Amino acid sequence: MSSIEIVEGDITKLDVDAIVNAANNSLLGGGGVDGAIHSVAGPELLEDCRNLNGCETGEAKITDGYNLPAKYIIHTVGPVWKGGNNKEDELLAECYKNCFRLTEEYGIKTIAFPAISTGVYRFPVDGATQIAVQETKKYLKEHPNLEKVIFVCFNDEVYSSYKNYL
Ligand code: AR6
Repeated sequence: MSSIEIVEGDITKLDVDAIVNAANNSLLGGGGVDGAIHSVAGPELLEDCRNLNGCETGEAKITDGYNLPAKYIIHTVGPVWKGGNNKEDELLAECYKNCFRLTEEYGIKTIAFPAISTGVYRFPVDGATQIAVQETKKYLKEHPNLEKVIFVCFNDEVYSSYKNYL
């Protein structure tokens, strides 16, 4: 049986097969969770990312975890919130789908997600956590070999919102 957990704290500390990075189209680092991941993983991550030629919004690319406890980092680019009529929901759902696709390809059994797009990209928290939960439940129903999905909450608003949907 797969499990879904919500935890409060810093995603870079988690000892899981893969953590997800809420990156930007360049994949060359930034602020928020992206900055935290690059700073803990170390400079080799940036070198690796330079060879990935960026990432489209909604897509996902994978690298080694370098100095992180996690074995892999899955970099995905969430949509910037522009009011809700610019395919934001669809693109955010694509992020989760594409991250899950990579778990299958790489034999990843445990994965942790930050609340993609809810920081710098201003996606409303309730909408974003609802999409995360829906896509995760949908995926786990068909792929019980993925053992654990963790939603990492960096603030109370995100934590209560996940709690509400789970
Ligand atoms: N662990 C877990 N969650 C975190 C951490 C952390 N260490 N740090 C922040 N969060 P954001 P976005 C939460 O802004 O909205 C970057 O500059 C944060 O509280 O990191 O997708 C990229 O390069 C929020 O709930 O990502 C892009 O340019 C969530 O992670 C842009 O920001 C996402 O916030 C992407 O914006």
